Amino acid sequence: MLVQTRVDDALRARLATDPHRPRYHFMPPAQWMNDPNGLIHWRGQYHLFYQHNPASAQHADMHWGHAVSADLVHWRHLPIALAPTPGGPDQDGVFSGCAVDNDGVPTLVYTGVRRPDQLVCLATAADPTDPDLVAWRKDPGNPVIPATPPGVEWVAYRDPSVWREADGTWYMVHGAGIVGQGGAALLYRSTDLTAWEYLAPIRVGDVERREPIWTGSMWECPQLFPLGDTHVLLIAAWFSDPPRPSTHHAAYAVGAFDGRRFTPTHEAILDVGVLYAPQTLRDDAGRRILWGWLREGRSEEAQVAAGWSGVMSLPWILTPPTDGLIGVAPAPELASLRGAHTHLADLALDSDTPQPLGAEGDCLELAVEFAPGDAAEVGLSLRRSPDGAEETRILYAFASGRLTIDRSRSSADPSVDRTPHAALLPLAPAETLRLRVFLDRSVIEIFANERLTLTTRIYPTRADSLGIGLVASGGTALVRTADAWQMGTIWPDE
Ligand code: DQQ
Repeated sequence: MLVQTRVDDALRARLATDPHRPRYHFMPPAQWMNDPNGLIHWRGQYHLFYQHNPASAQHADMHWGHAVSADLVHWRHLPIALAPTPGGPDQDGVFSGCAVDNDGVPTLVYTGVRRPDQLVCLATAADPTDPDLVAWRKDPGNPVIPATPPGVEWVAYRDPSVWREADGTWYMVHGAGIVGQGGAALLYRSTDLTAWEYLAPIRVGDVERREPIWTGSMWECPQLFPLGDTHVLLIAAWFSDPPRPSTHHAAYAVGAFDGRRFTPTHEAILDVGVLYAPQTLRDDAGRRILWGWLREGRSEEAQVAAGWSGVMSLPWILTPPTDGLIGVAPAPELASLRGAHTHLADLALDSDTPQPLGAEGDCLELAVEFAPGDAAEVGLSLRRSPDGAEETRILYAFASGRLTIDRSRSSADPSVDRTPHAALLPLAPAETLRLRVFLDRSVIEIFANERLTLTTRIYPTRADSLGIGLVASGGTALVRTADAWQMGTIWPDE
């Protein structure tokens, strides 16, 4: 059965002129997308699978969409890789999972949903010699893990992540939450990917704990991987505790893994904005590359009416932690999208009124370095209308070390999310503030000093909300350098 994303000529025309639809972030042809799945660098191509509802821009009837890239920047859509099988163990949805190389046979390990069960299933590449890996065959033995471990009351149980150790043994960490305790990453072992032995949790969180970070009642999409001489446990912390609404964030711990238990030394939120359910791959060059789902900030009705929902983050390169914080930077390949360039240097700023940067637009990369001065706050103004009625500000307070995105005036549409995001970025004495900002219509991704990220979504209503400027308040600041590049599209046929 060939399933295709629902997109007719009328919707295609609407998407092409939609002012909120990003141009250099990955998205499906139309309709719904959430988590990245099955990331693998296979025979020179990056394969990105993703949670996809091909029929509507709502989280329902989950499939795995599929795309490939040879350069990490430009993407080519491929047919949907996995669809629910009526009457099968994934009849109600093909939820998140991973991809592994089983001695030359690419294999997907995913969550099959047959309500109320969510259990581990396998699919193998029907033709491992096809570089695009278009066709997939589900294992007749699905689900290969037919039940949750006994004797425990689970909040939820889903999302396998598999790797192979040097002795050939397969290991899996699996997402879960234990009632009354917290999120958990469960360890399994197998010699053949089909028969799995449950070992124990590598780590269990504490639903009551709030410091240093809160890790919720269920860990979705856990992944354990080495980074330098340490290990990283990446989780999507999920919390649903009526009457509080469910909340989410992506977090990680760095620490030691002895083959059975993970012992953290540091914990941090990966992104204080809208990124969720991240997954990483190790590419042929040995780089650890991460993508995450950038959630929308508008109503379900607005998403359905738009005919699309969900954006993939840019590829982030992770590097070994310093003082417990993972290094994070955009993939250098993204520089190939850079077009017209403006450059300023040694600019003294002393005004809260944005000083133009010499570039404007809604698809830009910005790189600004601020030297610490006596200004209380410095930052950038984005998507500003000429009268200042619409504007988004990225602000940094040197005294508190707080980096904020102020979305209170991002949009004149009162129905979109305009709450701020903020995170602490303490700077060493004499350390400059270095912001790399990727603006792509409704998407903002900020990389601060190669160790903090902040992603968000904005929905300006005005076609002239294109102004970009620099601000300083409560004193003077020195901008060492400010660069702006217009960014091109990642779609070869646009
Ligand atoms: N999304 C998937 C689940 C996962 C969640 C379903 C995280 O497998 O737990 O679309 O966003």
